Amino acid sequence: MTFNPNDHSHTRLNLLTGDWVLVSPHRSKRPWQGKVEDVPADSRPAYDPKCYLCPGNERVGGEKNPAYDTTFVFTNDFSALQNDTPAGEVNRKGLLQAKSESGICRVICFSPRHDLTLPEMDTAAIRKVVDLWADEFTTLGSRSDINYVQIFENKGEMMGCSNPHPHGQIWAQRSLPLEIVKESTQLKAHYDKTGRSLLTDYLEVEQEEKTRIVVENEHFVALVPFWAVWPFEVLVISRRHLQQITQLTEAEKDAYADIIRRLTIRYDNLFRVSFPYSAGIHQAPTDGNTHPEWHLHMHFYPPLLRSATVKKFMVGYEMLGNPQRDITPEWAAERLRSLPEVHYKAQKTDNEG
Ligand code: H2U
Ligand code: ZN
Repeated sequence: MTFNPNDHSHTRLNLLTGDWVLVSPHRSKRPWQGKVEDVPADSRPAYDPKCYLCPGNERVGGEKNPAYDTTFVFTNDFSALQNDTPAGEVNRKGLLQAKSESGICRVICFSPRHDLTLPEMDTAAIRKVVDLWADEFTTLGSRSDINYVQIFENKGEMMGCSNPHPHGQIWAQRSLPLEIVKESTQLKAHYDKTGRSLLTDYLEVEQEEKTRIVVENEHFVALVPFWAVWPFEVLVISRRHLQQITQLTEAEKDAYADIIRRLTIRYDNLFRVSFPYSAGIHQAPTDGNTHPEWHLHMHFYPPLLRSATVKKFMVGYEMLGNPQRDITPEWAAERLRSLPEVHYKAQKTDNEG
């Protein structure tokens, strides 16, 4: 018997972190149990007088939001990181170690409309979000006490999101977060060895194989990475080797908005539900160095597995050994690729003809 990764259990290397994932493809030979459930229709109003993110409303701290009509950003009233934290550390015999951490947390409203999400916004409106991400990155990243700027979105109640109003967050801090440390190490090792970007080379192989690509445009490719852990995990990679969002050209920023829209519409269409996820942009540290090894990309980590309510659990072997998946990344990519690019809420029903 010869090893066939489409049938036999195997582990796959995550190029970006150096971690491994166990893939058990034979377990997904069971018929596809995915289903569209009758979840209560989303009937949010365009404006909610009780929402702390809607225009003109008061936030918990007592501040009032302006009557914004595109995007709006403010400093988180309950910031996890504060910029006046004094420097200092604890070290007891090398066994108890702690370091003070400082930073700034921001909240970004993607739209004044309480009832929208990124896939329901048009490309021009998403482009405004991209512009705001770039502006915030510039302002926060230029501070001497900020060495990394993490832009992210936590979407859906399932992900612990506290408010359905479309919004994301930014945590900017003095030290590098763990995932960035891991990715920096991997990207640098490849760059030092080859003089090339790890993700440029990876993308080349993905374009030869094609099986994991979900959607692409002139400047970005969205694919289910070979080493994906979450069932419908996606990695968005810029075709051009660049380090930070501020280096994107106007055309690239438009393309970035376009790929986000087309990917998230597919996500919503998969189970005909507002698809929860945590997503975030990974880019070079803002520590004053050039970081030629870095390559801008965005991760989407959605928890859903089989339906609008059945999610993947990261428990048992995954907590104690390493992550595992049944459905293959190739299969997940094919599912997402085959979905329409018109949002299900905008699709005509049979009755409507
Ligand atoms: P999440 O929905 O992902 O939890 O993000 C909402 C953030 O908004 C959260 O970090 C902040 C919370 O601290 N927030 C304010 O800054 N002001 C408020 O009035 C309520 C919530
Ligand atoms: Zn709102």
